[in-house]
Amino acid sequence: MKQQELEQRIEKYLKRQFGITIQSASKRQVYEALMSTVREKLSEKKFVYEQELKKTKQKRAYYMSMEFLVGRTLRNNLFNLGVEKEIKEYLAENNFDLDEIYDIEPDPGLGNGGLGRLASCYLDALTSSDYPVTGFSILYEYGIFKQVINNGWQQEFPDYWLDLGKYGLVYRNDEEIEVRFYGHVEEKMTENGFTVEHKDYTSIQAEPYDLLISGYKTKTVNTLRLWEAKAKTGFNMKLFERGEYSKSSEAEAIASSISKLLYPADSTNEGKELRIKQQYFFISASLQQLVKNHYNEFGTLENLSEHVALHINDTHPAMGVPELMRLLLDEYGYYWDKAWEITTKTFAYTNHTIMAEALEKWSVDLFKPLLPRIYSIIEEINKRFCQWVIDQGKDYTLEETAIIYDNQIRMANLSIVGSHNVNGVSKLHSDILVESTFRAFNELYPSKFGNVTNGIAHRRWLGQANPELASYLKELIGDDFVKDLSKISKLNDYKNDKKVVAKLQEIKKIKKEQLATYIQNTTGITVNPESIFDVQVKRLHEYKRQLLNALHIVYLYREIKYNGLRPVPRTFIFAAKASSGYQMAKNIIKFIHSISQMIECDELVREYIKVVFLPDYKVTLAEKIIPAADISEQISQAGKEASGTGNMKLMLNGALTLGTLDGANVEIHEAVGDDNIFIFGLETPEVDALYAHGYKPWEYYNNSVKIKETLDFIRTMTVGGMNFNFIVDYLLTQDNYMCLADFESYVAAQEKVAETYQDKEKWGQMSLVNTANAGIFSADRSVAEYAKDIWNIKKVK
Ligand code: CBF
Repeated sequence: MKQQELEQRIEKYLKRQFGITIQSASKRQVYEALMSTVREKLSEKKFVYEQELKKTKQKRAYYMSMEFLVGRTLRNNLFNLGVEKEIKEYLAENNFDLDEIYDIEPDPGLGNGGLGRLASCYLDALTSSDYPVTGFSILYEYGIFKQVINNGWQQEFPDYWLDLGKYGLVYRNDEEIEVRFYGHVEEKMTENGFTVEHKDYTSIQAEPYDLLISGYKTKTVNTLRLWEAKAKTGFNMKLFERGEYSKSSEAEAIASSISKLLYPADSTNEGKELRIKQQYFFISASLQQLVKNHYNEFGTLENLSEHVALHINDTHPAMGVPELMRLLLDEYGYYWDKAWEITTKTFAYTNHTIMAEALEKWSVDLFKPLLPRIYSIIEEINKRFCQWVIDQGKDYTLEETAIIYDNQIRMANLSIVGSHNVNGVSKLHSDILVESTFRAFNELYPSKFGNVTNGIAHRRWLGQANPELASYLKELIGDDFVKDLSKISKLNDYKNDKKVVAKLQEIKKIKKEQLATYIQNTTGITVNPESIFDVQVKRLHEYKRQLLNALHIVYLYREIKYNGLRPVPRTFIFAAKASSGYQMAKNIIKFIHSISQMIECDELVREYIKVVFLPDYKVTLAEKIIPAADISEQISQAGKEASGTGNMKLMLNGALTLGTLDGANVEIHEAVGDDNIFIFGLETPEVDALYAHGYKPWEYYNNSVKIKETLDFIRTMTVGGMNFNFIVDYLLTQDNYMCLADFESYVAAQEKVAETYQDKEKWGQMSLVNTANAGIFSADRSVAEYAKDIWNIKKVK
């Protein structure tokens, strides 16, 4: 797109919409003009692209996910359109700073963490790689809550993002769909055969809004379709007249709740009725629309899997399986066996966690009245599946395999049975799935299971978040890596080039200074950019073990204060949201703040260590922190983090991983080798053995002086009138994720970090090796694997 064309469009918009020129416009008006102009440009590109796709009739993928953590769109779109520099200059000529305009855009928080961000990285990568794909989700009015810290405690505030975020969306009122809840099902034998009718249901209208997804310098424009729930008819007048007032406005009440807000829980499953409604709502709307379009185009659904690949992103969209069956059986008259063949050939499922509490289970009592027809289909799928298992001559118990068991519907089992492919998200995680979590299923369907290691949108996480590093790399090794991250390995040739290493360190320093300024402005804490920036940014969860990190800081505090330790200065940076109902996670946030406060009050200790907790972690904040990190803390208990993707973003930006052999850390370790990473802690089989043997945290307390002194010291801590005995009691009696078992080994690894950092050049080389070997963690690589091995879709030519 030519600069002039964009300028003209922006000015035309300002004139038409506000009757002003760019010279007299406000920042807010320029923001709106830019967002709308870019959206218009993408719509035009999309039109041309769709015409092409219609001609080729090629297969497309549909990525169904309750969460897409898109991040800000304006900079990404200008970057992808290749006009960011020009627009920056044009705005500067008119006295506007593009960065300030970017800051006006809300960061759409339509996801909780890794899962949602991965979905967005994949849409970006698929589009940049020219694969035809559509994302489906919900237009949550309120995204993930805004986190405010008050006296060290997390407080949650609603995040209404649509006010300024709506300019990126295209409303498609031509494609509204009705979704039905409640009522009852009548099955009849008629002269046309067996029919099923859903009666007395409550109707909700699904209204589509499209967020257009641009690709990096491509003609491809894909869509993220977000459904908003509306009551189809305000009041049900018949019920109203009969005096059934509450029932008469039922649809309105349901509709207004469905797309109101994102469930603010990560790696947990809160068995709430509203969540079932949300899931069915967006799945049903998406599938109805897609099936209708397919039928209109081909006159049959028999060939659905030749043109459509449906993806279940974690179990949340698992209802797609019975919903597609419903459409095929009830609306298009297919027989069960045919419908089942079409369904299973079309669906594939990715599992993102083995945490038992996150494998969704729905109580039959909750589910059945809400979705009577879907329930009856799941029952039938279960019946046939259980019979099939018996026919295989395997003696698995129902507990191991059944979809409905103990009055609960197990959505992971439904997803596996209803899909032709199941994958995990890192090598280790996929191995755990087949060897343990889904062992029986893997024996029943040996060719169904596979692995696709996660990847990240490197154009955002390097190109946009760290333009200083990206432009230096372009100078040094050419710009091929922007399109193809594997080319970044050329940087390895400069490992022994002192000038290059020094230049990379200079860039890191710039990013650290920028972050230091941000920290000063948001928390009032002054940090030293020369200190090690030791970063742990992710959701707050016990298994991620922010508590282990905190324990080590307390250990250092004691050593500095009482034992003469004078370590290399270090700034420990945390950012994390805790689910609103997760008290232990909130307690850990408070504990971290209290440690920070205790250090700030100590003249001696604060010279060496600082603790900073940056509130309201989100994509935009991650883009500030990640490029500035020296150490990437990936310290989850081995076997618990399915993959992690922050670890990849940090590695790409030159941070050294300090981690357990968990999730994708294992593959980062393989990529950089022993010498460029700090690995510690128990490995998965050791963790399993320890659990089996009976983990006794107090034995570690009794046998380790370091642990004993640290925990005893915590008992003496009083900060702001609060004591932290409960932390010690928790560790000694529960320690669910074995912080104490890994403590000594973690301290030793931290000592190695400190020692290594003193050799600046060595550190610089290690950092270079990390950036240079991050190529395999590009989402471009991951989506190419999905496209070829799972969806069987081709690039648009
Ligand atoms: O696969 C993407 C990410 O998903 C999670 O965040 C999830 O919500 N299940 C996992 O916890 C991460 O390990 C994983 O990287």
